[in-house]
Amino acid sequence: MKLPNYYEDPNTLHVGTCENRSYYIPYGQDLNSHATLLSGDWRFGYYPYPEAVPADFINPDFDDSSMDTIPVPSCWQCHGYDYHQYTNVNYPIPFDPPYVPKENASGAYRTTFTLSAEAAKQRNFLYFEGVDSCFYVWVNGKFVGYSQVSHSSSEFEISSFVNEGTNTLAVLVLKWCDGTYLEDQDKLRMSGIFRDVLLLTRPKSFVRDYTVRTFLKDGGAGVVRVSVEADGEISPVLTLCDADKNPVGEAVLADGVYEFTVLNAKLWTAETPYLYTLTISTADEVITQAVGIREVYIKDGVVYVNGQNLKFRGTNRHDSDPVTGYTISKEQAIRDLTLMKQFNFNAIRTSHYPNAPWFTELCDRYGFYVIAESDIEMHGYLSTYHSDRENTLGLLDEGGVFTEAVLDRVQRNVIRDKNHPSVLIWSLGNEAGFGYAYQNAGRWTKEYDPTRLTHYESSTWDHSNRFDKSMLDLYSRMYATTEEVDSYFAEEGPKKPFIQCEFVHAMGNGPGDIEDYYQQIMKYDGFCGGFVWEWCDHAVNQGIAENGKTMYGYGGDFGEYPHDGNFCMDGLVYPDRTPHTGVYEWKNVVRPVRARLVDAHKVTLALKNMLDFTDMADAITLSYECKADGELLCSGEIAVPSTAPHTESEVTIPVTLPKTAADCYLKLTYLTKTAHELVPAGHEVGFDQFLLSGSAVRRLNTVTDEATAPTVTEGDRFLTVSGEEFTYQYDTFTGIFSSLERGGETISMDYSIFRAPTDNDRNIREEWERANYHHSQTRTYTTEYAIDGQTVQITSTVNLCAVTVQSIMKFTVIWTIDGAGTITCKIDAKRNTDMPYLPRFGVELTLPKSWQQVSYLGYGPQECYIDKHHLAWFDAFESTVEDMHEDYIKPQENGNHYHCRKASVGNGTNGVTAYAATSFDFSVSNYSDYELAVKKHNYELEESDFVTMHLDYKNSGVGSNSCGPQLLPQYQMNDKEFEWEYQLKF
Ligand code: IPT
Repeated sequence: MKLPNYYEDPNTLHVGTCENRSYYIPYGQDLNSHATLLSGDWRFGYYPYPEAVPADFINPDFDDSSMDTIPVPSCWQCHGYDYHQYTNVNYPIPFDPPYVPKENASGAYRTTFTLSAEAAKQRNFLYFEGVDSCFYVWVNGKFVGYSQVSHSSSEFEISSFVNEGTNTLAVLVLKWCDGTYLEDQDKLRMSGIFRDVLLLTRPKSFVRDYTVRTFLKDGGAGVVRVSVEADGEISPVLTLCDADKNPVGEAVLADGVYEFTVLNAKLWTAETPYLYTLTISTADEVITQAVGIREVYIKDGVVYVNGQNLKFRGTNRHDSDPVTGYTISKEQAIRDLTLMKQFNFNAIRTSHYPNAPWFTELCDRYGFYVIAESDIEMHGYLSTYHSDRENTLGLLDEGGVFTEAVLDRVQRNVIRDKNHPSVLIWSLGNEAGFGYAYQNAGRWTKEYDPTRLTHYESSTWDHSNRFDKSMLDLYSRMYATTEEVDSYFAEEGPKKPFIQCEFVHAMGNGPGDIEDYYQQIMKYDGFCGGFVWEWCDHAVNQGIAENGKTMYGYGGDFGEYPHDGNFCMDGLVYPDRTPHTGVYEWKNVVRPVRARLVDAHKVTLALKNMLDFTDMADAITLSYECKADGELLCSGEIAVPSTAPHTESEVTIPVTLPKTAADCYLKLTYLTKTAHELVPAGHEVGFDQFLLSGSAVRRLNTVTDEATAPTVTEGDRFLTVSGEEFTYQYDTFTGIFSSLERGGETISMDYSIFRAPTDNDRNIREEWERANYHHSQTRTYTTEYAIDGQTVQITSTVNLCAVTVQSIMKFTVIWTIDGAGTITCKIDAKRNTDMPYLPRFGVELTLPKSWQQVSYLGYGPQECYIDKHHLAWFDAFESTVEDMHEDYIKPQENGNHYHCRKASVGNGTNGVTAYAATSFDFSVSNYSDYELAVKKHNYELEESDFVTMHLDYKNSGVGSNSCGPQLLPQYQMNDKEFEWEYQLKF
């Protein structure tokens, strides 16, 4: 069919649409909804381009019986049409704004609805909540209008198009339009009517729109101001009721604005999401609106909500599901919100577009602060040939092509969601540079709604400060390093509050920098918090593999070009919302209570209430446990003293410490005291742990009293060390035991510096590969041995090296073997600091496959690293090799345990136990590091026929360098010189 070419015309954004309004559902005075949901199975035809669509599909008499059906709402790629594509920055189409490919996939939709004689005489509207990317609408064969902006609502009045009885609605959706250039968000690219479609039947005159604003007065009163905009003649009656449905105050009308004064107002916060109900009643309709009384403002560079300076502990959230794509039900959204609450989030950025129109309603109800973001992202121009951040943007923005479109998108976001207390901040969009269009849209936003804060990260891209940014309230950055944060605050002079709209990139194994950033957030009043990138992994559920695992597809799995591989899987939860270990790390870092050990002898602690509005005693119950090397000494509950937000109080725990060298740890666990709609009472919100006593260095006993020294036989290369029950082969070329044989089972050992790169290793990995760390080897310069009383001692000087490159590390290793076969290893090393930091340094043991039982004394039970261990605590744990594996969809290094004193792997009869003089990192796996490094999907992993055990002097941290800064030096295996001692008992 031939269409008016609105879809390549940036001056024609909408045709026949109603003016923007806030999202609400009107009801009749009989309380019947005036909205009918048209969603359901619609007729559907998929065509390669609009010209191929039969022109008469819009007509009521078109025979659609041979068309397919598709559910509305849905994305057509999720129903077998077209193909999936994942790209982050790169535009999936040639860069030729405002033009899009001629082959522009087109979805023709048809459905019918019926109207009673009464309804047909009323005013009727179609309300589309979201269509990607643009669409044309016909009712009963007549053209009604056109719209775009995928994640915003489009409303059409169809009163003059409808009749009593059956009416035919036809919609043609195009995959691309000029708006595609503004919707270059980092996501799987999908199309179709992906949100609900409503039919609204309304009286001749009605409330077209209304705006609610709230203010606080000294003395605890809240003011609710409502302005009402009518279509036709109405005499609205406004009432405001509290949560118990009791009216509070009378509406006073002055200058066209209704004002309620609520004495002793209960204020809305994310912790206390108290809602009043506003009712706007006209002769034929009732509209209700939840109202939260609250105020947000900035004073001296600090963000305040209701007079309290608070922090956003946030995450970026997309509407995304591995089965339903962009189509998200309330149940799915509530599942996300439930997890977010349970994992201590208080804020959400709707990256990078408005979420479903009822989403902020849920945030009002459950208590989340929202950065509501406009549907804009244009960073694809950065991938054009010869682009640069500041100037290429001119093509899209300064040149004026999209000036109108940017304003339109910002207005659609602001006006739709303006009545929600949860929305504290308007975001103009994401990564689209800063030019006239943004200056313009920013000014409009601040003028339209001075009661909220404004945000737009890309304003910082205008380095030469050519544009006015005074309308932006926050200084927003993404992935700023801790150093950059420090220097921002070190600068003299007044400054805007600092916010990280994206940080701690949660891709794969990580993030490892949450605590470091949180320390800064706590340190600087002007640092109002951050939003983790991002909430969930995006992937496509491609069915179940033979081994029972779900086959999640990511970029490149659909044969598409271009694509960005697994960069879409950078969430805190797996696509099915199973939490990643990283979200446990987040949860405990931002725990609502932080304890400080004041006196280790008296066991006195200061508890700081990290909540912003709730007394600690009202929110938290506290239990404690004291253990010596994992053995319980005592446990109990402690009454939580009344503690105002942001203040401390002291408690003393009744612990009597034993006189032992064992590590005595005290663990405090914080539980919710009362139930929240999404969080039961007794839910663990975090813990603290303190070492009360113990000795940092443990003596490793090398001699068993009765045993006699082993014997040594020299071969041309190997030293054979034998005792009554064992035969060990020491390789004098490599400086380590090539085999350890006892009881009919053999294990082998090697030095190890390699790990299966994590997603966060993606940059340093190139250095590691250049340094040939994945081909490292050892050679000895000298080896000597001696029999000394009851032990054999072998000493080697060793070069750790790799082909082509210079020495990586040199060390002296002393092995002591006693009559029972216990091996003690002492290493004294110097690393070549010309070489990059190491993934790890330690030994790798190859164990019999039947050794599947694991126990360890160290940090667990979840995987943990030097920079990601706040989710874990020190204890004695038992597990299995299988359970120690964290099954990342894109396999990588996983399952480490930080700061272990001891670790055993065995089968109940035989096994090995490692002891540390100080500590080691420990992991064990049924997969080899090589397997984890090369396989692209978890369902392709094949177990090896042995068990791989790692004992490391140090395994480098994980950080968040997949998009965030480099791993901080203190978490790198970068030691210049070090000593390490451990022992193996069999
Ligand atoms: C930045 C984007 O805002 C976000 O959408 C996502 O792509 C994220 O980071 C990376 O996962 S883009 C990046 C080039 C800074």
